[in-house]
Amino acid sequence: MSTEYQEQSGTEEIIRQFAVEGKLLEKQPYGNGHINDTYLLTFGMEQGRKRRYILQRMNQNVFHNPRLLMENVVRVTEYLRDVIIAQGGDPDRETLNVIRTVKGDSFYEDADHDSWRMYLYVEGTLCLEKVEKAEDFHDSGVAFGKFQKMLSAFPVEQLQETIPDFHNTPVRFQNFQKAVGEDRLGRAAGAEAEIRFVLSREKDVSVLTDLLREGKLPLRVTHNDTKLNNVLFDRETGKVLCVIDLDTVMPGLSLYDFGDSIRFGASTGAEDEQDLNKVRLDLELFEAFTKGYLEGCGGSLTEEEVRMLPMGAKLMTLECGMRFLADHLEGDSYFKIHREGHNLDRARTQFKLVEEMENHWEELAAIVQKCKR
Ligand code: ADP
Ligand code: GN1
Ligand code: MG
Repeated sequence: MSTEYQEQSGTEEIIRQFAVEGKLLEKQPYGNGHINDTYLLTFGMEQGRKRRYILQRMNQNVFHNPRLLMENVVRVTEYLRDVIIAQGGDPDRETLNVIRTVKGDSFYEDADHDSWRMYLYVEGTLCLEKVEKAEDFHDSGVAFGKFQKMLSAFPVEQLQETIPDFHNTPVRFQNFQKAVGEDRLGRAAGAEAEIRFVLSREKDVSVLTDLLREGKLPLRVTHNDTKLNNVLFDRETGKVLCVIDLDTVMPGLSLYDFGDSIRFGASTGAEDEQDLNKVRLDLELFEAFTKGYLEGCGGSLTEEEVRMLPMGAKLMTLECGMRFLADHLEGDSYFKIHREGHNLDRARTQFKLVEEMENHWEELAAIVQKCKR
């Protein structure tokens, strides 16, 4: 039996576990996420109608407990569904919808102990890997701000920490130091300047966690992975329709959501651009997102949160760079790579952006003050 056939029949066995109508016509790899394996499935129904679904193999190396993860996703999506209905929206398109298995479970564990889940595919949407218009980036800010607002009354005790210390930058810094110290693959010599860049910023890493501990920043329910490719735009209206990738919805700081969006979307280059001359912080995009995010949060951010927005951007960018670099040093076991040195390239763009932020610090603060009004 060919590997391809085995793969196909294995997948069909998995797909059969889900309560969907029709006959599977097509299965294709989908999207550019770094974590899960995503497929787009097309089913044929009566009278030539077609229906599409997203099938995902959850990354067990990242999410150790798929049951707890899916409990979170189900709770959050059901909650959002009610909010969207109350606001007169379309709950089948404005949030993710989990497709149950025939046994009524929210995921299926196969014979190899891989865990799979299925979502309704949100039709008529676009997913952007890069900001094409400042207005789109602004709108993604509104969407992430609103997302946080919609979840402001969510019973937080029902949320599991799917990845403990996910945005705990001091813990990420310690892990980074450990990866450098161990240097298991002898790769540190090829990244000396980058390692120094991180180590020289040790005093910065605890700024936000200190403010949280001192009660000066509020803990909220946040998305924690606010890349532009984690929202879907409506093809017809051009507006943001749906926030996706809910695996890391957990208690966190608003600054994490703000910062993570900026590090990805306000860059003039791709996250893995090899020519660092192409990677700059676009201040116009920074402003567009800041305006959108503040608008979406609808005045709910405190003075201190607003003041700290540039710091959120800087720390999320530094943290992400540290994570990429640590993964490079540890053998690329966390983020999917598509070429040798991919995680090192990604780390370099993040550090270039951190430098850009530091060099434009006063301007960033001024933009935030301007947008606040
Ligand atoms: P990862 O954690 O690997 O980033 P995502 O859940 O973000 O996985 O999914 C990867 C990509 O698949 C997204 O960036 C988006 O393009 C697409 N996608 C995921 N879910 C849906 C959905 N329900 N409808 C349409 N596209 C989706
Ligand atoms: C991962 O899953 P995805 O590709 O949307 C990662 C984020 C990083 C991002 C960097 C669960 O996001 O934390 O910021 O890559 N998600 C997880 O591109 O670790
Ligand atoms: Mg994603």
